[in-house]
Amino acid sequence: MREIVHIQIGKCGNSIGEKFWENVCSEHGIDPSGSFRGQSDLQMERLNVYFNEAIGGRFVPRAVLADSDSTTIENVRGSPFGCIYTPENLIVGGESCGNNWARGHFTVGADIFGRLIDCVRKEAESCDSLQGFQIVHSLGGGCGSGLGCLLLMQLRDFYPNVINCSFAVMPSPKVSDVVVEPYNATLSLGPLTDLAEHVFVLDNEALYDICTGTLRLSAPSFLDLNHLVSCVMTGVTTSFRFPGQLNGDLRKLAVNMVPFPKLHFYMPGFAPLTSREIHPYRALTVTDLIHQMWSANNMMCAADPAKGRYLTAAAIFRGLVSTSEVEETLASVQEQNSRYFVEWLPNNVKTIMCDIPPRGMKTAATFIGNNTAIQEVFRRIHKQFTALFGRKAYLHWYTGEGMDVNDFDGAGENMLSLISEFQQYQEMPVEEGMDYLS
Ligand SMILES: Nc1nc2c(ncn2[C@@H]2O[C@H](COP(=O)(O)OP(=O)(O)OP(=O)(O)O)[C@@H](O)[C@H]2O)c(=O)[nH]1
Ligand SMILES: [Mg+2]
Repeated sequence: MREIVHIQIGKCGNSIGEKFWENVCSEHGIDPSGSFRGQSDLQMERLNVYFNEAIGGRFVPRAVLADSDSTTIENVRGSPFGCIYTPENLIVGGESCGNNWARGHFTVGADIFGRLIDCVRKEAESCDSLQGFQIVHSLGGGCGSGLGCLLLMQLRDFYPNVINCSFAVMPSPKVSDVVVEPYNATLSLGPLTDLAEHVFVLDNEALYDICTGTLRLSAPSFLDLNHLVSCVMTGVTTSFRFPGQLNGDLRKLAVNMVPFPKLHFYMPGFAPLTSREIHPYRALTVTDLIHQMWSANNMMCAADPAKGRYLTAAAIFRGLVSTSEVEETLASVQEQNSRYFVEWLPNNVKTIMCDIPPRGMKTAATFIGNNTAIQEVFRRIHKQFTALFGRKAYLHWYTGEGMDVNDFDGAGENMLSLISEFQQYQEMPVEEGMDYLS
């Protein structure tokens, strides 16, 4: 079996991770005590990707939960599925990192790092054939970002051939008013560029806009935002959890999605968009699903895909939908919108079908786009970073924890170079006389 070790860090990481596990347990028929109550073999067949089987046939998430302060993990422990986790894998420290990447990376977070890495290695060593690590965290705070990057560094050292995947929540002033978040996000981006193979960018700015716009929620809470995140996370992991050939593991997904090593930051999308309370009362047609799925309004990144070009994309259809109808409709959408796809990568959209729909829905589609327009998100953060760094504002909080001003220069430059790499491929001209489709 090809196992994944899941690690959730910080307040946001743990809140999102809690919802992810609730969904995964429900889709695979695992009850809060870890017993299998499912009805189909499909639910059981690849359970080992995310679960360890304990004595007595109990299924236990292969998850490690860490936070430098205890509040969120206490909440997870008290939640409906709180008893399903291995108690030794819940790692808490004594104080928060105070929204400071340096505290997460060098001081407060580093204090719990020894316990965290021991736990992660123990899980990894007990796997038959580990395929990768999946880290869930925000980039705007101190712990998920700073400690998350420290973990990525160590994992690359210990397991150079294993895939690292990050579900990263990008900060937005629409959701949080902590001023130093652009610093923390910028400092995280270098390690995510160099040490991760996949980064699913979950942008709070877009999540907030979806809640207030499409879902018409007047004052969305984190629970509302996280409902969207959990739809995406269960969607993109569908092909790892259920039998099927295409994109069946993290490495296969990487081979299909990542044409150039650094360009592995994805815009995820989902259709139909639902709120926590309201689910669609009818199944959407294939055409509806596909049109919504490609729409900028359904993307979890505040970036318009029509301003960039798709390098690659993957679509995951769930529920009873006709494969031939999906193929035909997708082909015609692609043909009509061919200018939005780089022509030098033929067959760059992959489709995955899974009969089992997500909880509470009849059909759904999840979208993973590797689109050069994601640079808009990085440009936004870089602009906010420059406004602060140009005045050296708040830097003393970081230098006080052992960082150097040069680290900030370097992080800003890394971000600019990532932006320009996306731009370069966006503009790459088609070579005369080449027939890319034959
Ligand atoms: N979508 C979403 N974003 C969150 C959630 N909680 C916090 N955030 C965002 O995450 C950033 C703050 O990071 P946290 O995860 O709270 O920080 P942390 O990793 O616990 O680090 P410290 O608290 O500094 O120790 C901000 O950008 C918040 O808007 C959540 O439940 N959902
Ligand atoms: Mg916190």
